Amino acid sequence: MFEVLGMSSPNVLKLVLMLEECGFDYRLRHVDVFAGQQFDPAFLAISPNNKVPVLIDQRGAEPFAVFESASALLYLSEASGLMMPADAHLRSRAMSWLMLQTASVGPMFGQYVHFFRYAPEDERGYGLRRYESEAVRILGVLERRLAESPNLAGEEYGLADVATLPWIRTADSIFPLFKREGAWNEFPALRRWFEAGLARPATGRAVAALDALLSDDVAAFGRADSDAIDRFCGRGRHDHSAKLSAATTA
Ligand SMILES: N[C@@H](CCC(=O)N[C@@H](CS)C(=O)NCC(=O)O)C(=O)O
Repeated sequence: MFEVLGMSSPNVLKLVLMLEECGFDYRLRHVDVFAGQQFDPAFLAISPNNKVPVLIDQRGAEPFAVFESASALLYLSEASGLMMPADAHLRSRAMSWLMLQTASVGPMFGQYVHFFRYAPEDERGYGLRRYESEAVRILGVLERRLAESPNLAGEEYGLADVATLPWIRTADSIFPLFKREGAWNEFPALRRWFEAGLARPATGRAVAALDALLSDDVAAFGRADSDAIDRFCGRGRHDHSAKLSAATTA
């Protein structure tokens, strides 16, 4: 049995997709990031970067926790022997696309979400344009790859696809850039891959399971006051750089 600590976000969906693809038993436990539960000492002990998801392997005598979603995907791949090619070159190719997801897709798309959803209206402009530009550039990288290959690492659907699909799902459902008429027409190969990924039975089960956390997130967001949102965004009295300058001028 595995446990996933998380919320209804794309990084959490990665793990649920992988658990479903591998056929592992698992349960989901909600973490209220708007109430700051990711900063609790007990949570930081298993996730030092105060982020969800965390994967907990309950199969041994002692539970074993894995933080960082790509690391958890690799853990599950090793535990199952699935979703990564054995051939060294194919495996390296899969790693490259997995790393591209963790280094570029997630962080750039995530910052884009931050600016259109949380940035104050009068401070939004430059950041929004910067991350929208990056998001479109990265979508183009994925488009070019998927125009020449059925899946990111090659013929087989695998870890890099599982890592990337949740962010394309988020892009499709909430990115302002995809609200523009005909935006998807720019990415036909990406769209073909995305629709094929969504049609997988494991994806259907994973999305249904993750939806169980959506109502918890909506309720958590509804309870959050402006100070709680500031803590979530690391601004206002929760601005980490302000703490640094207070320490250095003392
Ligand atoms: N690189 C991390 C990113 C995880 C991440 O950004 N998690 C978000 C939710 S999707 C989170 O925990 N946010 C709470 C916070 O930043 O305090 C991973 O892939 O696991």
